[in-house]
Amino acid sequence: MEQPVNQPDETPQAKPDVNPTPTEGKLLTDKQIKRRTFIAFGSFVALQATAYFGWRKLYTSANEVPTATAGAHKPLRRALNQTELFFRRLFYSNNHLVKTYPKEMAAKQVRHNSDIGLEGKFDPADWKLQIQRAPGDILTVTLDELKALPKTEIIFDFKCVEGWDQIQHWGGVKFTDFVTHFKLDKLAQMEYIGMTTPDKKYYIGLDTPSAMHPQTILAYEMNDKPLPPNHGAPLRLIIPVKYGIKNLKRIANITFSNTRPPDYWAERGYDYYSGL
Ligand SMILES: Nc1nc2c(c(=O)[nH]1)N[C@H]1C(S)=C(S)[C@@H](COP(=O)(O)O)O[C@H]1N2
Ligand SMILES: [Mo]
Repeated sequence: MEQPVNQPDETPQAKPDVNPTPTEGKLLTDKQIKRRTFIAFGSFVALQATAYFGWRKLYTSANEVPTATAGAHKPLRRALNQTELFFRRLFYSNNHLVKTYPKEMAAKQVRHNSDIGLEGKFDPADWKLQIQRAPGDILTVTLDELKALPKTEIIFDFKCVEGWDQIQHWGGVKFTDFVTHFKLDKLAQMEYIGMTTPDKKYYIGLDTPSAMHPQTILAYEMNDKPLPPNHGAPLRLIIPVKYGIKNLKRIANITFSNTRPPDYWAERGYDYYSGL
């Protein structure tokens, strides 16, 4: 049998390393291996510690409610508030109007949602709108006074955070007309507006620019008829730039402030701003 010429007769033995210099080659001494393992493990521990204490700091940071970002801890909330501000500026700088529809498209069977603050006994004859101008200074407005102001109507797609929407037709007094007529302009320079039901069981806070949006109305009509009780008679808020949760039914009190008024759903984890 012939053998290939270049086939070595025997497998070469690994030559003993006469003078091992492991820093140049691949071989490491035990000592070096230990040191490297130690460094790698140390870095791992340090990373874990950073992650843990970072999380602790976030988790234990103060979390005041109610805010737009209730539920988020302080550093995150700051970021969220910045984002909100950014979109608000963009939104208003474009003079954004919510899309409106022809009257025929408005639902005849208007959807009805939750009734918090509407459950107790209520006599519409006793109803008056109360506006707090200053501590102890309450302006009282009747439904007839509101009806005497120019009527504004809107047909738009009402959106609930629960996932439904419907084209609806509402009529009432534009909030800015109400502010002008009752000389509330100074108060409307404050940042927030709060509204509650007569029993104060449902309450909302609004950023004033959204309340002063040209499509926001204090509504007393639905489909050209007086508001039915379950839709908020005698007066409800219709604020198309917000989700349904901010469209308070049966308004009794209005306040102005530079701090965020309490908000029922923000206290339960929903976005305070709840804009569309
Ligand atoms: N007083 C009061 N207003 C309220 C509510 C409520 O429970 N109580 N629910 C809000 C929500 S979540 C929605 S979607 C709308 C629903 O209005 P509607 O019942 O006229 O459809 O009202 C809003 N205003
Ligand atoms: Mo809703």
